[in-house]
Amino acid sequence: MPNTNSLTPSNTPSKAAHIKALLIGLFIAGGLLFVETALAHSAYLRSNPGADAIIATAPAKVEIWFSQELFRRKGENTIHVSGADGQEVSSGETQIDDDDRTHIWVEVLPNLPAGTYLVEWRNISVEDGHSTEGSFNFTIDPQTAVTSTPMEESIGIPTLTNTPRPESAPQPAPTIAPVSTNVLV
Ligand SMILES: [Cu+2]
Repeated sequence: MPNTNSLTPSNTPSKAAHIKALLIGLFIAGGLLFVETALAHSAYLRSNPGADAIIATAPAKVEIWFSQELFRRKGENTIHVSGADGQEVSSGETQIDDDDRTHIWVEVLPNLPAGTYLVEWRNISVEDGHSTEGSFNFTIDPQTAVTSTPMEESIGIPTLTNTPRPESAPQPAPTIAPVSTNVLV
């Protein structure tokens, strides 16, 4: 965009047309964003341990709930848990809850030591067939005051950081900035 602007530095009518086109473009982009949000794939809703949770005792498994039911296909719905050294600590295959297909879990090695763990997940939605992936951390700290993990009570806003929405939402902002500087010139 800055390149196109510098090509027509003195042509005022073309500049106005440019700004109009940009604004229309932004409108269309906004519409597409809305559609994208409506589809949303099967986004992370919550987990146990929660995203960014600090828990006192090692969990037996890591489980995640998503916004849409998952399509049962081998290898497509996975949770991978690893320690700070990158070593995998999840064991066995990720399971789908037959009674609630928005819910999957994987067992982890017993008595995980204190430390921060990375949970990487991937799924495929039965509703729109789309794959989504994301990740979050949790920390085992025997010194923490929290003795259990209330699933929604994780630090930060994991629901937002793991959905596709925030990645696409901030995009219009940088596009708007050059437009307004052009108007002032
Ligand atoms: Cu989708």
